[in-house]
Amino acid sequence: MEENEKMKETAAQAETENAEISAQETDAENAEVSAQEAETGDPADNAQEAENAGEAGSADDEESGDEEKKEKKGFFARLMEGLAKTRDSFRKSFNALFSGFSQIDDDFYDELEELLITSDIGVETTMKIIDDLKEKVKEQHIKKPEECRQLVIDGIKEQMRTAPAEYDFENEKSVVLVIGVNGVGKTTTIGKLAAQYRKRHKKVILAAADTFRAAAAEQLTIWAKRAKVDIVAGQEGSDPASVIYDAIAAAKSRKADILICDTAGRLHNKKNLMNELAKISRVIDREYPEARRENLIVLDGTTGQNALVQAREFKQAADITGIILTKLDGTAKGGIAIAIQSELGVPVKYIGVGEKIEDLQKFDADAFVDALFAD
Ligand SMILES: Nc1nc2c(ncn2[C@@H]2O[C@H](COP(=O)(O)OP(=O)(O)OP(=O)(O)O)[C@@H](O)[C@H]2O)c(=O)[nH]1
Ligand SMILES: [Mg+2]
Repeated sequence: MEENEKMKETAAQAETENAEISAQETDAENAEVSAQEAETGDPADNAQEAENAGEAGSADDEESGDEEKKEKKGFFARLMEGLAKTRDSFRKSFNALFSGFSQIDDDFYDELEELLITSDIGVETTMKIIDDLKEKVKEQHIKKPEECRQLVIDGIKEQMRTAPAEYDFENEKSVVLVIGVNGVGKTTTIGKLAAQYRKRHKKVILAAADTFRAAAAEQLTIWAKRAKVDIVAGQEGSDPASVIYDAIAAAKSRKADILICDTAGRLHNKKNLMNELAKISRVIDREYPEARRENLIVLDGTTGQNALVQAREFKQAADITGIILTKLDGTAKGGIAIAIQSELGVPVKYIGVGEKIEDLQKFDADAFVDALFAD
């Protein structure tokens, strides 16, 4: 019965959506024209991008090996810099712990437990790390706290092991739906992602399906210009699902590799907004079944435990395939990445470490933990 109702609803929607297409197409075209006209924030950005794109194009194999090494070094340095606040707090408290105790006893474990929990690693993960550590200390007859420093680091890494994050969607024809609560960094992250894919010579199209906020399409348009990718937008107040419909048509006709869809911020408990998301999802399933689907939730790292709560709740409402954790540069609560990765069973795929176009990195759990403890 319920299923029937749903099907009727979908059929009715399909009709209205089809009726909307021609009107929407005009909107989309208008939006694209204005995208061309829109001022970009920083012309220097564009020049730099063009230069980078040129470099990537001309590199031969040997050079690209060097490039890769340079890239790796740059990656870790940027990670360390981006995590500066979390790093400071981690290293200070860990150094104090290891130098403050002369033997491993219950007080030491209590203090370690408190330290891990206050570092936003989460109660569940902390307990596992401590239990694991106690076993190893016993097995290896370790007596001095300093000797178990590396065991703690390894224990954290161990807890973060999940199925390896899947990036296949980046190399296939795909549609990436980006969701999350207000202000977490969805639009900014989409701009950064688009720039990265564009640099890898992918044809990217952005869908401005946040039709709720007046300036939302404009904001995404600026990012599209910076990243030098196409954008499809609708009018303010129009149905987000119909923008997605148009964007899929554009992706098909322009043979896009990756379509990235921006959505309005929403709380998981706002029923009509979650229904809207479900509708968007159905349109993608119906209109673009040949594209690989990626559903990314964006979480604001500065909100600590709250980010974990949001991810849990969204996970119940949508099929989340990956997490993007933003604003790690502005917080000492970066330990939340550890709790998220270990408690949710959904991989963190990217982290945001700043507001600029290049401030988005693929998440590597081992490198992340190393960066937290490195001198
Ligand atoms: N420091 C820092 N700021 C970030 C990062 N990612 C996003 N921001 C900032 O966070 C603010 C909100 O970003 P948006 O991209 O507009 O967030 P949103 O989720 O699209 O917001 P709504 O569309 O209103 O729900 C902006 O000021 C961004 O510059 C990051 O990794 N680091
Ligand atoms: Mg936005």
